[in-house]
Amino acid sequence: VKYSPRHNDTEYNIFVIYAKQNYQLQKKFELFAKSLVKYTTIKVHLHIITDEKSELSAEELLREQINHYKKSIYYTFYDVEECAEKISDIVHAMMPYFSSNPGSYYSDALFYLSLGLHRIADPQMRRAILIDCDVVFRTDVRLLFNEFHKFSIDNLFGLAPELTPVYRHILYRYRANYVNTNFGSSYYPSSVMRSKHKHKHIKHGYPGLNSGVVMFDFQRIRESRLYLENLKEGYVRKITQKYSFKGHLGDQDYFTLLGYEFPALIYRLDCVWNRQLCTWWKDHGYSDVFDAYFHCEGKVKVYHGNCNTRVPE
Ligand code: UPG
Repeated sequence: VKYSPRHNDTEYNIFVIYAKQNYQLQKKFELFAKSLVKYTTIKVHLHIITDEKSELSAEELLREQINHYKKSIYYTFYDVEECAEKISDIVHAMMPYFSSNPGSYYSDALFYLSLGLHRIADPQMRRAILIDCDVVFRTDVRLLFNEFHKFSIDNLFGLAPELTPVYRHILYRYRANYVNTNFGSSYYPSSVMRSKHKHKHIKHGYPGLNSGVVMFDFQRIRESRLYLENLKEGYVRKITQKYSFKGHLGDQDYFTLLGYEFPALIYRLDCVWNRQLCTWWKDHGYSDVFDAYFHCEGKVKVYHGNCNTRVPE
């Protein structure tokens, strides 16, 4: 289906990347598609960034759910290599700082598509949400789109917090130099976590951001001099030097730094909309503080089974 812009409020675009499929990725996509189709009460337009081989299985898995739940959904496929081409300058600017093995261009490009998604999307498209395919819905995606109404005038993106100490780890040097910083600290301080009493005046930390669910106001992104300038190589170098930052999580590392530097650009989506499940850091040197990072209050609306973690039944 070709993209046809409709009224602002009925523009329900969801992007998902599904490339280099294998059995495990197929299983993830199946759960993602099933949960999305099952709960949705709106006609979403799914934009699937994929390759020739993966496209076949994506369509089959999706059709199965659409037929089963008797819902109508638009979908469009995009070629991942064509998309990568459109953002190659961004990938080259980012790769040295946010990739663990700079060099494998196409596999890397996949992890930076979000930063140039405004170039990949139809110029008429005003907004969209990008979702990792290891995500499972527990509610109607309409409610997630409602979060756009909470954006302030400056917000370009919406992201939920990272729920592990990965940025505490990466910012080790910066935090040693600036001992009072809350960058890389857990949202809820460990002291509060241990206390049985509710604290009224908590100084929250800023753990970083997770890119499993990213909301985009394309119209504002395309017009934001500040954002577009900061995608350029010189700026990326400057910002990474400031934080002595060497990451490995692609776009989400950059979003995290953008959030530190320009907090107004990012709407802070509640953790219930991206309840990550990866506990890798708990067993790798951070068992004492892990729980403070992992804590997320409220009824989970979206699970994110990152680092191949199973989503609870
Ligand atoms: N993807 C593919 N094919 C691949 C690899 C990735 O289509 O071969 C897509 C897919 O949609 C996937 C997404 O890219 O869900 C992200 O990759 P994934 O392997 O799921 O990353 P994880 O290692 O599970 O997650 C880490 C972080 C997570 C963050 C993600 C992307 O834990 O929070 O969102 O990296 O930076």
